[in-house]
Amino acid sequence: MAYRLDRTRRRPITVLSIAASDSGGGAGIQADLLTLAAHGVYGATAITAVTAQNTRGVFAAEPVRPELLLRQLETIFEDLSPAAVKIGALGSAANVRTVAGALGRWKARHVVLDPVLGASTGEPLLWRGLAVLRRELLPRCELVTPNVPEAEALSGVRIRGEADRRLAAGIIADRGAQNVLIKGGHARGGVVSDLLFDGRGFREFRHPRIVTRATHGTGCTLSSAIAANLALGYELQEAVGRAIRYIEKALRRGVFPGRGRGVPGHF
Ligand code: PXL
Repeated sequence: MAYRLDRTRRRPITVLSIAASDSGGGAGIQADLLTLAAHGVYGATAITAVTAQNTRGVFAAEPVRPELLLRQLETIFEDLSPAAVKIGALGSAANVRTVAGALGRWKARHVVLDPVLGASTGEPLLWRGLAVLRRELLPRCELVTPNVPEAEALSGVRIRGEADRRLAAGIIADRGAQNVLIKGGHARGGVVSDLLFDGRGFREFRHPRIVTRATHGTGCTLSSAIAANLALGYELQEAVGRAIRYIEKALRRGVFPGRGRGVPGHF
């Protein structure tokens, strides 16, 4: 597929992914680049942490020093003008602060935050950074895309039903995120409901659950697909709808590169 061009600049439309490396290739930076490429969008990357993992689990993880993260961000922003930014796992409180500062200094556009606290297997991917993330990063985000456990951590609300979910979305928006998408994939049932709150009203995206073991990297893929669609010029609701359709398709053609869980198939 050819890159989509920004006609005024005559350069490929670019998204910056600020996330951690998954050596197994299924989540994090690696999922982001595949998703961006599948959208015809060029991807630049700032790596926040490095993990040693495969399809069976995370065996080691270490954040990158904030000085090195900052150098990556500065060198990207001074040259590449990303049309959107996707943020995934950040590693450390210092890295959260570094990213928040850089986004403000470079007036980053269309910031989408997947507030990754840990891998789905439970290993932490953010060490002691939750309070800083809430205070300094949320206000810089056009959209934040928590799953239910992450929405609970961000809002302090225990989510047991629809009323709790709406309350949590409202609290996260009050803390500064312009839009909040609470993903329903972790709940049970044959239909998945993702709830979008734009600070005024709610919109539900309902879609059939695709039963598969190819779920490693779905959050990274969804948030990257939203960032790609915003970079391509779609309005937020349209970008979210298109990204949900993208992840559905990728789950249907999931791939199993190892002996453990599978990952979304991007091509
Ligand atoms: O899906 C959360 C996530 C984000 N980033 C990296 C990961 C994972 C989950 O394993 O490995 C690098």
